[in-house]
Amino acid sequence: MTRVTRRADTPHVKLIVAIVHHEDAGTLVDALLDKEFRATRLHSSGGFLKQSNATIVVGVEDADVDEVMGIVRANCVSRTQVVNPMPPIMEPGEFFMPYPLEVEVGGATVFVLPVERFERL
Ligand code: 2BA
Repeated sequence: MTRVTRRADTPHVKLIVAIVHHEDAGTLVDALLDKEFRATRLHSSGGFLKQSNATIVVGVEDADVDEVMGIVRANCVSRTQVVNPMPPIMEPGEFFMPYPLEVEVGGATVFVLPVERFERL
């Protein structure tokens, strides 16, 4: 069964863009494929932590958005990551003790976008 079969003139398709932890990306893509959703995995990195994450792109019919969101929720867990702050520019004789900071990284950051046109050529 192919989930997205509409022609270009049908407006009922959404693009789900999910930014997830790179450790969750493989199982998420496998779970999507198990349910016959087509997905693309892009290598990305967070602007704040500057660590690698993954962006999963899924084109689906409107009726399937909630199912895909459920699959994302079931396969992505939030984590605490440690960040070492950049040392400030120091004057001679000054001392800086870099304390690591803990940051909570969500299970997934998800955007659902309307698709104006969808075609598989
Ligand atoms: P990063 O930008 O590396 O952010 C990682 C985590 O650091 C964030 O987790 C958040 O807890 C924290 N953080 C981010 N910016 C911050 C700031 N200005 N001040 C304090 N803490 C900050 P999440 O919110 O779960 O985001 C995870 C990843 O999702 C982000 O990685 C980024 O790649 C993406 N993301 C999150 N919100 C986004 C948005 N509005 N637009 C585009 N990408 C977004």
